[in-house]
Order: sequence, then structure tokens, then C-alpha cells
Amino acid sequence: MAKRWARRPEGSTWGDFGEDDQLGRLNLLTPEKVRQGIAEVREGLAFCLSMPLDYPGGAVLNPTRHPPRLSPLIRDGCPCFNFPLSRVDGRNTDVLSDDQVTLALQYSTQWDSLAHLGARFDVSGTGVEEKVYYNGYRANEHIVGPFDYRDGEDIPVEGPYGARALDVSNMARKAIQGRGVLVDLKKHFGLDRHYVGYQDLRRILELDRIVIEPGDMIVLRTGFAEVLLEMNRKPDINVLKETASVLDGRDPALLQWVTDSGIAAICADNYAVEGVPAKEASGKRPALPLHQHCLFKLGVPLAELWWLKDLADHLGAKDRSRFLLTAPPLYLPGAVGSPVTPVATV
Ligand code: UVW
Repeated sequence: MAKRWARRPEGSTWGDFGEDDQLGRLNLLTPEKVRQGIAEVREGLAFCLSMPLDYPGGAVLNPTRHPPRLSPLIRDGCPCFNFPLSRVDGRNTDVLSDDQVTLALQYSTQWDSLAHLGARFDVSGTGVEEKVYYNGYRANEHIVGPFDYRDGEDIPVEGPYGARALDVSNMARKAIQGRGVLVDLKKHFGLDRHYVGYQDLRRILELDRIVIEPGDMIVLRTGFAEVLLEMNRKPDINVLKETASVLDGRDPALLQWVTDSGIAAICADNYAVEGVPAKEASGKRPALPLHQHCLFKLGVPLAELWWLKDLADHLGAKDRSRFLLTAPPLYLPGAVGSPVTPVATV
């Protein structure tokens, strides 16, 4: 197959894992890395790292993402909840409930796949920018939505819509398991909003004697989800905007650390891992610089709104940071994001 790109973004990993790679740094979750994760299981305790999926509540954190709507399936015109199967056959003794959900896939505890964010980039080397994603997969050809958004006109595109490459099904098949390393930002910065740059991170890793190796998944506890949970599905956006640490996506040294460290994924308990809005920057620039660096350039998936309090408190009390992390997304072909019920085992 011909390469999809003649030029790759500076500092990217495109092609490093293969011309048609769709996993990015998740390739570093090797059998050896899974064994390293399993070697961290000493107590046999498992922690659920998901919020209830009807949190944050409302459509306040992101006005386009609404809470899940559950409803009974309809069976022979009747809502199938507590449905007596004697209506099908008088001899049946069963009572059946069966349901469905309309769910914004990134509403709550979630993964961003590599199809979540791309960029305009001159992949062909012709001087014309195209809309592309990790490893040169293209908007409208591989990531297909109802419109080809051109400057000045929106051209309808035929469905079916969804991601035909880089979607979460790649991550599900990979089964995302390996060594997680918890970094407790809340312990150092408290619950006030703080943009964490490379110097902050380096200092915390040193102070807490945390060693991160290539292929590890870094898991950042900021305390954001803890404040959110206390709001009991009625989030106060004015408080949340000022709550907890976020990574500073405009810090080039931090982005370089993500590159150099070889981490396979970044997971956090806050809204978007990085600060949204990102710090001011002039000229043409990404609105979500860490997303662009990780999802588009490096192939490092991001995970957000995880529940990390119980794990962080436990590891902190034991002076530990490493654990076995198991976090496959839904095996839902075409989806660009996915709810996840991550499990930490220590
Ligand atoms: C944004 O799109 C702002 O963040 P997320 O990664 O939650 O989708």
C-alpha cells in the first residue's frame, strides 16, 4: 500500500510503528510490559477507576455532551421492564428487563482514541494543508462525518459515518493492559487550578521517587473528579474552571518530556488532561496543544475523568506508585471515544 504521507510532522512517530499502524505508543504494551504490570500485584486488591457514567451531570463541562439516557427496549409494543414472559407463552415463569442507552461516548470516564483529534498539515509536501490524523489517516476518507468542511463551504459526505481507521476498536483489540504509574498532583498542588509544566513534573517525580519507563501509562491524580463527585450531578462550572491541576500544553519542555519518556498513554481524573483553555499563544496554533502532540503526532491516547482517589490514597499510604492497569475501551467499531471501566490491581 502506498504511503498516505510524504511528509510527517516534526517530532512525530508516524511510520515508526509501521506504515499502517493505528495503535501508536500502545504498541509499547508488550508482553514484557504486561509482566511488569503483573509484577506490581502484591496485595490482590482491585480498584475501580471509573466515575458513575452519569457524572458530571447536566451539559455544563462540555455543552455538546449530554448525560446518558437509559430506556427500556420495546417488545411487542410494550416497554420490556418487568415484562412477564407468560405473555409470550402462558407456561413461562420468567420476568424480563432489557434496556438501551443514548450515550455521549466522552461524557464521563473515557478514552480519546487517535481519531479524536487531527490537524491541518501539508502531508503531501505540495504546500497545501490537508486535514489528517495520526499516521496520515485522512479526514473524509478514514474519519468520515456528514460534511467535508472546506473554507467557505460545507460539502455533504455520504455515510456511513464514523472512524474507519484509528477508532477505539483498535484499542479494544489491544486490550490495554500494562504498568500504570500514579503521579499525585493533588498532593503537591492542592485543589486550586495550576498549569503543570515540565519543571513541576520533574520536581514531583524526584520528590516522590517515581521512575517512569518507556511503555508505562502515566496516571495523574489532580482531585478534579473528587470535587465533581461532591457536586452530586449539579456541577458548578465557575468552581470547576478554577479547580485542580491541568497539564500545560503550551510548555514545549513538557511536550518534549512526553516524547522522550516513551509513555504509552496519559490518563487523568480531570476534564481534558491539559488545561482548557490552553495558555494564550499568538499566531496560528492548536487550541488543544497537548492533544495535538499526543493524539496527532505521537499516537499517545488520552484518558479523562477517571476516578483515582481510592487508588491514590492506597498507593500513597504504601509509598508506592506502580500498579497493574487494565483499561480496554468498548469494542465499538467506528467510535472515536469510549467509556471505560479501568481497573487498577495492586
Ligand atoms: C476536548 O475535546 C476539549 O477534550 P476531550 O479530550 O475531553 O474530548
